[in-house]
This record gives sequence, C-alpha cells and structure tokens, in this order.
Amino acid sequence: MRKHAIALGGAGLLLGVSLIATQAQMAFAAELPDPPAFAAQSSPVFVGVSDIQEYKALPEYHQPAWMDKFVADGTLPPVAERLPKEPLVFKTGNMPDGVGVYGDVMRHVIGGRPEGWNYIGGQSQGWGGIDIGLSECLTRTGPLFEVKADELEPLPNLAKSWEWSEDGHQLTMHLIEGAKWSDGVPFNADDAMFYWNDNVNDPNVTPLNGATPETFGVGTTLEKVDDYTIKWTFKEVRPTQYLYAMAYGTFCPGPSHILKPQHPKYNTANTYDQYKNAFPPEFMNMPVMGAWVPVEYRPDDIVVMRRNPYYWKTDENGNQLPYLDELQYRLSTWADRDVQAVAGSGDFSNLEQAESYVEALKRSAEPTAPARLQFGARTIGYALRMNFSANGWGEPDARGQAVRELNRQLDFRKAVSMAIDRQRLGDSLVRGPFTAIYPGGLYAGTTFYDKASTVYYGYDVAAANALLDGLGLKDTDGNGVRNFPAGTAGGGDLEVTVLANTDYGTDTNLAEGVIAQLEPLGIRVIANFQTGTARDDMAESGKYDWSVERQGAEMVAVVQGTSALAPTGPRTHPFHRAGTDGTLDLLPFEQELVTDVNSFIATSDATERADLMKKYQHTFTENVYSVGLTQYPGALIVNKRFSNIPVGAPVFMFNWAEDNIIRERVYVAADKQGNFELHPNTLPGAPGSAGPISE
Ligand code: BQZ
Repeated sequence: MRKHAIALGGAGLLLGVSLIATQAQMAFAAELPDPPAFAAQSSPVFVGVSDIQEYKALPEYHQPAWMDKFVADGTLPPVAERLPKEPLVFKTGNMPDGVGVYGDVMRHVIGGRPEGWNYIGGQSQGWGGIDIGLSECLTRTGPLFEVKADELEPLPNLAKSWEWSEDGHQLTMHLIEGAKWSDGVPFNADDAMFYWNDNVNDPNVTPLNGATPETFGVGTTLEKVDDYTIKWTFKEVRPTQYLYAMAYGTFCPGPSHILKPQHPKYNTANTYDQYKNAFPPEFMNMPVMGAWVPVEYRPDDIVVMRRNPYYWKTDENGNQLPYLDELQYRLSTWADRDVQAVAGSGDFSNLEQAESYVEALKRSAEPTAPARLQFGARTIGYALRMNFSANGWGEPDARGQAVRELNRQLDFRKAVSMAIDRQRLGDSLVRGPFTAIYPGGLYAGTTFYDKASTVYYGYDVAAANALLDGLGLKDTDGNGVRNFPAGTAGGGDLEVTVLANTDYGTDTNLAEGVIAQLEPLGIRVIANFQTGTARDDMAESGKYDWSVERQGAEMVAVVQGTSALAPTGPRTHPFHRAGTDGTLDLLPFEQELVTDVNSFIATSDATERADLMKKYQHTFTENVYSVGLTQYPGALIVNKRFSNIPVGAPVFMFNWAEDNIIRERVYVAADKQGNFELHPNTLPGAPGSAGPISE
C-alpha cells in the first residue's frame, strides 16, 4: 500500500493551523502505537487501466457448446448478434492464468436474505456478492487495487468512454452500444435516465446503497443526449471524483422496461411501497446486466443463478463470458461462510470476522486444505459512531435528544474514547498481529493516511471520569450510574443505546466490549442488537444513539464514497443527516470537514489532495468525530480449483472481493471441474417465468 503514497507538501501548513486552534483540545493526546507488523499480507502486481480491458469488435465469437442447441432451435440468436458492436474485452495479459474454459459453478454462502430484485428501488438481495454480480454500473472500481497510483481512475464499464468540456463543467459519457439485458431487451440511456430521474431524484425512493442527488455533487444535472450518450453538468470544475460514485453501489441502472410500469409516476395505481416490492425473491429470471441471472430461490435455503446469454463481455479469443455456468448462494450465516470455504463445501469467503482467524489459518495451512487463503491490508475497521443530529433526525424522545446533545460535546466523546481499552478490545477478538489500535478516521497503511496528522487520546479511565464530571454528569442517586443534569431528561440515569448487527459476531462482540468498558464510568450502555436489514434501516433513518459499525470504503480509499466522509449533503453521511426541517445542524469542526472534502472533490492536484486529507484527518481525530475501535486485515478464501484469482486481491478496498477478483473471468480448468451444478445446460427463462429453461 505505501508504494501508493503520494508526495506530501503541506505539513508546515497543517501544524500551524492546529497549534493555534486546539491546544486545549489536544489535552490528553498520546503517542499512537504503530500497528503490529503483519508479514502475511500479499501484494498485487500493479498495472495500467489499459492492461486490463478494452472495447473492440473481434473477428469471431464463441459460447459454451451446450448452448448451440438453443441457437439451433431459435430460442437464442447466434452469439455474435447477442453481443454489442464492441464488447468489453478482458486482456489475456492481465489474466493470472490466461484464457479460461467454460463450466463449473462458484458456491457462495451468505448471511443475508434477499428482500427482492428491485435494487434501485431499495431492496437488498442478501449481499455477499449477489447484488454486485447482478448490477453492473457506469464505471467500475473493485479491480483498482491493482492499478498504478499515477493512472488511478475508475474503469469504464457500461460507460465505455467519456470526455470533459473545455470549462470542465460538463462530462459527456458514451454508453456501450448494442448491449442487452439478459432477456434480450436493449440497454440504453433510458435505463440510466430512469435511475437518475425516477429513483435517485425521487425523494420517495432510496436506492440500495443510498445514492442521493448530492452523491454526485450539489446541483448536478444529468440529461440524455441520444440513445447511447448522456451528459452530466457539475457546479465544480472537472470533479473526476464523481466517476467513483458512478461505480458500485451508487450508479447501477435497473431494467426500466420492467421497473417503470410499476413506478407510481407511470402507474398511478401503485404506491411507492408496491413499486419497491414489485419483484419479490420468488420472481425468477429478473433481467440483469450482470453475468448470471437468478433462476431458482428456496427461502432460507438457496438462490441459484445461470449464465446470462446476453452478457456483453468477452476474452481476447472472443469467448463470451462468464466462464462459470452457474453461481449458487447458500442462505446461511456469515460465520458459516468462513467454515464452509475452509472446509471446501463452499468456494469463497471474505474472512472478515477476526474471531474465526485462528481456526481458518490452522485449517488452510494443511497441505490437503481445499482452499487458498490470502491476507490483504488492514482495511476492515470498526468504529463507535454517535448520532450527531440534534434537530430531529430519527425523531428521538427526550432521553434520546439529551444523548444527542452530549454526543455533540467534545469532552463527552473524548471521555468515551479514553475509556476504551483498544488493546483489550482487539485481543478479545483474536490474539496475534492482526488487530491494531485505531483511534478513528483514515486507516493506517492506506494511501491518504498520515500518522503525524492523527490525534490519539490514549486509554486513561481517570481522565475520562474527570471529563464526565466536568460535564456535570454526576451519579446523583448513588446507583452507580451517572445522571443527566437536573432539568435534562428528568435528571434520569445516563442510559445510551448501542445499535449493532447480529449477523456478525464481531459487531456484537465489540458492542459488548464497549458496554462492559463504559459501565465502570457510570454510563449504562444498553444493547440494541438487530439483524442486518433491520439494523441497516435503523441506521439509515437515524433511529439510534450510538452504533458499532464496520466502516465503508471511504475510510480505506477516500476516493471511493468520498461524499460520505463528511455531511456534504442532507443524506450523504452515515451518522449525521438532516433533521425534520431538512437542514443539517453542523458543528463548526464538521463544517471544516465538509469544506475539506468538497475542496478534495473539486481538485485533482495530488499534493493539494494529500494536504486536504491530512487536515481532514487532524480535524476528525482531534474532535473524535467517531470513536475508532479496531482495524485489522481481511483474508480472501477461495477454493483451489479456481483459476484467474488476482494476487493480492483485498477482501475490501474500493469494493468487496466479489467485484475485485472479476468473477466473470474466473474459471475452473477442465480437469478440476466438480459436479456441483444444480441446473446443468440450462439458461434463464423469460422474466417472471418459473425457472431455467433446458430447451
Ligand atoms: C461482502 C459484502 C458484499 C453492506 C454487507 C453487509 C450489509 C451491509 C455490506 C461482505 C456483506 C459481507 O457485507 O459481509 O464480506 O461479501 O456483503 O456486498 O454487511 O449488511 O449493509 O454494506 O457490504
């Protein structure tokens, strides 16, 4: 990762500012221990964007032999007619094991449950790579982990090329021409405009992964120029940053020919809820642009997908991708995903729950182990996030409002941070060189991280107690719990709820650690543990005091999810959104963070961007914007029979490994292929029909 670091200029500038502003605030600042050395981390082979892919017409195209009967009997047109004029072609030179062969299946195990197939209407498909595989986006960033720093820019995807206007305010994007949805209907600008106009810009709809108009810049517009051209207009000059927001999860158009008839704007008989839920998990063969289509769903059991016969990407030999004919998603738990991958009954896992590390390492070290395990950088990080809205987001009651007011007090956040023994917290998950002391903010070891700009208030219970005393939070009724001051929440006990996701042991273990470590300080923290989707809904709607969360890509890559680094818009930030009057009640330091993030978006000067992120990191950690808990490396576990798994692919960076490894070009050599397909030699049927078709 360090190789990526950018030459840094403004240290002097940064130090000047902080010294003047925050001597008082810096009280209790301590030396931040360096993360333990972690030798097991594997590194990618860095390449240029043009080494990975290009768009070009090829002299001939091929498909799996078993599909010939579908062409012969007229069910499908010949492969050349199913492909776009210039398919996206993956270059052999960038394929670790070269051109592949067709066949076999990747058996995923996931902890989520599909709500339905309307991704842009806000439904989850169960995560774990389902939505990443189904939804293709304008640009792509997962594979950027292997792109040279000086060439770092999102990969073209559904948008095959783009150019900026002279003044830098307009970006004209050329969509891939002649690509089709998996039911054969053409993909074009109408799909992009339906997503933008009637989902992102419709306040009644929240697409999955939370795209809002401000995700692409305040005041940004998008228009259709022709069937294969769209044009963005930005307030900023050449904000290349937004190209990252045009990748997964915030600009992945859905099939407008299927969705529009269900949208209340075009179907007044429908409510927005009916629109969101119009395609339940039982609805099979939902048209997608991704490589595989859902053909079977058994509740709490499995989702099976078969190759998309209209998939618009090939290898350099003209073989239409994907190579794998089937994907399976067993509906289980995230912990079981690790177990099955290590045991070989599953084929893939992002080892991300530190509690499973020792067992997984032991098992995969055996020569007979069915799976390969490769660690990446420390890009899994958890923080305790406090709800900063004091003007109604999530409609808190009197106690909740009083907690929000406290959350907005620096001394309160400092006290909570200094009461946390991060070493003990990390060791409670797993011993050894995995977890690092993480104060919050950008992660050590990532491109824009700067240790000198990182303020760390060390573990100090006495100082924490003194700060709470200073805030007038005294235990007035002697029950061991501090009380709100008289006149606040009835002077009741200081009780705070902490939201956590029960789908992950790590999330609840860390939350329980926080509860236990704050009890001696007289803060009664109450567990509010919810399953994944319920947790996500509560977090999205601000219905929480505190939340223990695994953080997003913005803390790792900065350039991905940038608008979530600060409340740059009413609904862009994870823990401070607009209140009931639609306004954001930002604290002065938050305003500074917003200014720095917007300046970062508005410039492409590398040194200026590095300095801005140093300033961001200093303001963030000095003000304990969130209380960092722990940071550790994830490990990719993939069954050894798979080829074309890129070296050094991180489980999480710009996106999750399900995107990073480019699954559509992953294959299994003929002599290693298992007999795991549930629906061999079948293809997706018509949208809404019962299952796959065999003739
Ligand atoms: C990876 C990922 C692929 C979402 C989800 C899940 C949701 C969150 C987050 C991860 C799962 C896996 O993470 O843990 O390893 O497979 O799916 O999408 O936590 O509840 O809302 O942000 O990505």
